[in-house]
Parts: sequence; structure tokens; C-alpha cells
Amino acid sequence: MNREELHSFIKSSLAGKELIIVTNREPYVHRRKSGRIVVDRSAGGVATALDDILALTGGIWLAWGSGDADRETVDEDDTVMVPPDRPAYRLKRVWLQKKIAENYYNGFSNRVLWPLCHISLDRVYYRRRYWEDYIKANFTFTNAISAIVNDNSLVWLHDYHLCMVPGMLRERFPDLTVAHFWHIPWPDWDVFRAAPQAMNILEGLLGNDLIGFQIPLFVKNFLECVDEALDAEVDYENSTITYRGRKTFLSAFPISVDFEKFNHLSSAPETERSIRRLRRKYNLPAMVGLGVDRLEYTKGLLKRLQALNLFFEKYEKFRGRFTFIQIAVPTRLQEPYLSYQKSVETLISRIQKRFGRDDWTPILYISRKLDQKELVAFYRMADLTIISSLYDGMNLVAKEYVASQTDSSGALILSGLAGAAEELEGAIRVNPYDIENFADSINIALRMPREEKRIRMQMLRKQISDNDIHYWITDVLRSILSISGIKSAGCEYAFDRMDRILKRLARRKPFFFLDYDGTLSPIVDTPDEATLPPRMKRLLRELSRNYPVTIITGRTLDDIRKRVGIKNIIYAGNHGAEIWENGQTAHIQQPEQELFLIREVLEKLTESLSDIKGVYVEDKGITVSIHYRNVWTKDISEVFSRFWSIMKGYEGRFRVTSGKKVFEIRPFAVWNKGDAVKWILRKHGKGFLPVYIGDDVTDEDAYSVLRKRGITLHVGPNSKSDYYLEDIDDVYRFLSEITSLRRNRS
Ligand code: ADQ
Repeated sequence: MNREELHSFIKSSLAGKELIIVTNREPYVHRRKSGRIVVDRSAGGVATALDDILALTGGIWLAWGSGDADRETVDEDDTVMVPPDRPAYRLKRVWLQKKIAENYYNGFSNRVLWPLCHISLDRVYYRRRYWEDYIKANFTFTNAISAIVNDNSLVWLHDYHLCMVPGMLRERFPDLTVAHFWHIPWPDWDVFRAAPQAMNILEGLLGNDLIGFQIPLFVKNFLECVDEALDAEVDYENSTITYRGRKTFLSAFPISVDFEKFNHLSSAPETERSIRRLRRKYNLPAMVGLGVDRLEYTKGLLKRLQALNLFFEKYEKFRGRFTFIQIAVPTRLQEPYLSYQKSVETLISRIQKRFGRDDWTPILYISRKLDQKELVAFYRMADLTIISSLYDGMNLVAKEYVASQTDSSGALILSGLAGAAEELEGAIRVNPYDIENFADSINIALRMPREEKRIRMQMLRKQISDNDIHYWITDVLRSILSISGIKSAGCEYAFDRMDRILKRLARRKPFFFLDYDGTLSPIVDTPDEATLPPRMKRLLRELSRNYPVTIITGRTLDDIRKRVGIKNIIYAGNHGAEIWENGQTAHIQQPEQELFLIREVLEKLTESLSDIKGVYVEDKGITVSIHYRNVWTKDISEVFSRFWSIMKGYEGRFRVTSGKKVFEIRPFAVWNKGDAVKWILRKHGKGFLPVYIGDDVTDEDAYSVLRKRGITLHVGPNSKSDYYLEDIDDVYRFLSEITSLRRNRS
């Protein structure tokens, strides 16, 4: 999904909601520099993408005010409008006393949770005051959040600095939607049980409605930790945990980079010039390798250097022909980082001494932060890049390198222990602890035929361009919104409430209303291909022998009747505008005036969208559907803008709903699914209990009509229905349970 689509999605979905992002570090820091106040902007891809979202939606970002001029730049609510050049949202700063900040950040966060989650147990250093101040800092964050939330807030927390905030918030606001993204790994129970305060941390996190991890392995590890440590109901299949009567959803959302931005920077003529300049400046040989890291022990720099040492020893012919460039920015300037930096630099000097020559450097060490343009020039120039993480949540360098490889000439050597390895097919996988094999892999990468490198890199590039940072944000927000929808509508998972449903069904016979696409038949690329799975057809037959059944759909009557092909069923087509029963049309609407207008819109849309590949304009008589499931991602924003510019001319005349990759246009006067349900029930429904299952926004009209009168179920969350089902398999299971009940009774 590209930036425009993301923005379009977010604008419509977040309408009426307020997004509150909470992080330890601020997106903008005010500092004093030579007597003046300057603003530093966080350059990281994740921070930039989140900043974009808030600029669009006007939410709030809450973070620790750590800059020395931060206090001078806020108003009485500790708030400053950002971005500084085009103020669009509020940055609210949280103040922490120096001693508390030190123990919370450098202490419990970085000396306990960080090494623990990276399975570096001997580096865990715990003091009781770290924990006490971590709690205090989390409490201060909670107070600041409490002061700004309301019924429409969606709180999105980030990372391991804020474990206790969800639990604290939950005590104060039982109904607030709270989600958390965990950027680093989550280890398994054997490791996590070493955490002082393990139970408190888990309990704190279970205050969330949703916890996002980088990869499924971390989700599994978290589920197991909770299973071992707490008396909770752990559902491994659906990745949910119910603890003290509350449900937390877990999911993997692999984070990514702004593919377009790196791709664009890398293809700029300026980058070519920078590459030439860098080659001259550092007197580089024909082949270069690259490492870009914070000077961080989890990134495995020592293992990488040991492997390089072995590589130069074993593969002599690369001496003088290959230089490895290590760009390492010092981080967290404290122990154990200072010692680690020293070990890295000592090893580099040793390799230099052993192999270096006057005219050639085996390892070029650049120890500073680079700006993005400079970084991209290195990425583009490198014949290979090495990621040697000993454990890593994801590793964005791997993805940035791939996004910058516009000519697909480089190779990625990737540690199997980085989260990125779960996703990226096409990389040369290494185990950083096996330095023999690691050294051989460097040789393999350098000797790899150009064509193989190209194929591998193109595979990698496709994976990242399809799943970039915009996609990630959309995915997480979609889940947060879904959960918020379930909560605000009080919609529960049907199988958690089967006893209640069956009790109602024991009193009255059901009258089924079933949507077709996405409910009985899987959603497919083109509507024509949607067929009813044979087992579902068998079940429908049995159902219709025992109970009244209506199939209610956006398809035309002819189409749906052919597709289902069962006789003793009522069919409602065109979202309820046409009804068929007992072998004939029982109701049809074709108001003259509307018919004329809809023809006009149909013509305009067909003409305007005809040159965009994959758009399917479906003429349904009195209504029109525009399907864009098969449109290339890059063209979707064009479809949106052309569609809306035409529909603007018909404001107030038509109702436009947006479903699963489809817009539906219908005149206001034309019946919707709710009207059709009312009509059918009036005619045939006396004494029955209506049971409606749908999956589309157009089904919401029926849910409203049946509120308190029947049972409504929606496939997927975020609906006004009484209950939700996860997918079509759930629909099958649900209907089967009801039919087997009947079988058992008789
Ligand atoms: P990190 O471990 O900090 O964060 P990582 O994924 O390794 O993040 O990315 C490092 C970032 O810093 C990259 O964007 C890179 O360009 C930049 N960087 C590194 N050295 C640099 C230099 N010398 N100059 C300029 N920029 C430099 C955590 C987790 C990761 C997870 C991220 C995002 O540890 O596993 O991928 O969050 O969720």
C-alpha cells in the first residue's frame, strides 16, 4: 500500500477517533546550541512514518521531554505544536526527574529488559531502584495519558520502556482502547523467567487490547510465557489471552522501511556523484562490503569481524581487492557499551595490522552518524551488506539496503537470528556463531554470478516494496480499529457465547439470512470466480430443508441464483432491491428518475476508469459496483481520486459504501439489506428468530434492523453485529453446530 492509499484509509477509518502515540523518545527535541534553540528531528523511518500519520490526523504524540530546551518551548499543557515548519499535531512532553530517568531508562530498560529480551542473560544487571523508578516513570506517563484521553481515544504505546503503562491505564479506564508494539524480540519462557519482576511485566502488558510483535515466533514465546507464569486462558490457535476476564489479542506485524524513499534517493544522480566521491576519498578497491549498525552488542559486530578475519586469512585473493566498510554509530555511551566499542575497535586494528597494506585497508571504520543521503550512497555502492545480529527484533538496515539496491547488483548476508530472516527470501543466510561458514558465505556472495544476485535481489525488493512501512502502519491501525470496534459495539466472539446463542435458539426456530461473498464463499480476485465450496453447499441444502433460508447479496438475482442453485431458498439480490421466492420475482424496484441518474454515473465512471488496469465497473441495473481488487497498488490512489471527483457531482443523490476493495453506489430511495429483511420477515417471519450472518458494510443495515430482534453475526470484527466470527470456516462450523443440534433433537 502506498502513502496515498494509507492516507486515504486512515482518513476515513479514523474519522471521529483520536490517535495518541506514546514513545520514550520524542520525534522533535529542542536543544540549546551556541545560545540558540534548535530542533532535532528524529530521522528514523518508524518515527518519520508515525509523524506523517499524526500530521494527517491531528492526534497527539506523548514522549519524555529529554531535550535541554524542551521546557522552554511548551505551553502550559506541556505541549508544543509540531512539525515546526507546518504545525499539525500536538507533542505533549512528560517530565522525569533526572535520577528517575536514569534508573528507568539506562537502568531497568537498557540494563535489564534489553539484554533479557535479546537472550544476553549475563549482561542483565538489576538493581531494585531501577524497578522502583521504572514504575514511577511509567506512572508519570500514565498520568499524562490520563489527562488527555476521552471516549474516542486510541492509545498506541511503543516498546519496552512502557511495560507497566497498559495495566495502569486499564485500572483507570476499563473501556479505553490500548495497543502496544514491541520492537525487540520476546524470548521464550526459559529465558524470560530469569527476569526479576517477570509476572509484573506480563500483567502490565496484559492491560493492552492488542500487543504487536515483529514475527510469529515472538507471539508464540509471549503466549508460552503467560501460560507458564499466570493463571490465564491462553488460546494458541487464535493468539489471544484472557486474563482476569479481559481479552488481549496478539499478532505479528513485521516492521519495514519507506521503500519508495530509499529507492528514489538511490536513483538520484546526486547519489552516483556521492559514490564516485566516496570511492576517491577512501581509495576503495573494486569490491566493497558494508555493515551499518549502532555500536550495539546484539548486532554481533565482533562475530562479523571474526568472520572477516577468517575470510581474509582463507581467501587470499580478495586481499587488496575487497574492503569492508563498517559504519558504527556509538550508542548509549555507558557500560557495557564502552567496553564493547573498545573490543570492536581493537579487533579492527588487529585485522588492519595483520592484513593491511599502504595502498589497501581491509576494514574501513567510520564511527559516526550519517545523514540519509550519504547512507544511501554506501548502500547503493556495496556489493554486499552483512547483518550479523545475535538476536534482533527485525533489523531495518537489511531492508534499507535492499530498498536502495536499484540496480539489483548486491547481495544480502543475513543472520538467521534477526527477525528480518523470517521474511526475507533471497538473502544468504548465516549463523553468526559459525564463523567458518560465515567467512565462506562472504566468499560465496562475492563470487556469486551476476544473474543469481539479480534474481535474489529482485525477490527481496518485491517483498519489501509490497510490505513497506506504510503497509505496516495501516496493518497495525486496522487491527487497533477493529478491536476498538468490537469493544465499542460490545461485539463478542460467537463461540465464546455459544451457550447464550443456543439458549435463544432452543426457544424459537431460526430464520437464516446469509450473505454470499466473504460469508459463504471466499473473497476472490474477480467476482465471477467466487464459487460456493461443496461442503458449504451440502450444509446449505440441509439447513434449507429444516429452516427458512434467505441468501442476501449485492449480486444480481440471476447471478446469485445460478451460483447457489438451491430451490427452496429466498434470494435477495442487489443489496435487497430485488427479491425472489417460489420461482419468481417477488419484489423489484426500478424508480425511473434514479434509474436515469445511475445510468449517467455508470457511463461517467466507465469512461473515466477505463484506462486503469484491473478496475471492474459492474452494472447491476439500479446499483453500480466498482471493484478495484486487481488494480496495481501504484494506481489505486488514481482510482480513488477519479471516483470521488465524479461522485462529488452527485452528493445527496446516492449512497456510496466502501466494502472489501469495492465501492457500491445506490440511490437513497432503493431498498437496502435492512429493508429487504424487514419485508421478508413481515411476510414469513412470524414466530421465528432471525439469524443474520454477513461480512460487508452493506450488512450493517440489516444488523441495525435486527438489533434486539434477532441474532446478528459478522465475519471479522469491527461491526454493529451482536457477535463476530473469524472467517468462513467459522461460519461453516457455526451453521453445522445448529444443524447437528436439530439432528440430535430429532
Ligand atoms: P534498532 O536496533 O535501533 O531498533 P535497526 O532495525 O537495527 O534498529 O535499525 C537501525 C537504524 O539506525 C536504521 O534505520 C539505520 O539506518 C540507522 N543507523 C544505524 N547506524 C547508523 C549510522 N551510522 N548513521 C545513520 N544511521 C544509522 C529496534 C529493534 C530492531 C527493529 C527496530 C524497528 O532493535 O530489531 O528493527 O527497532 O522496530
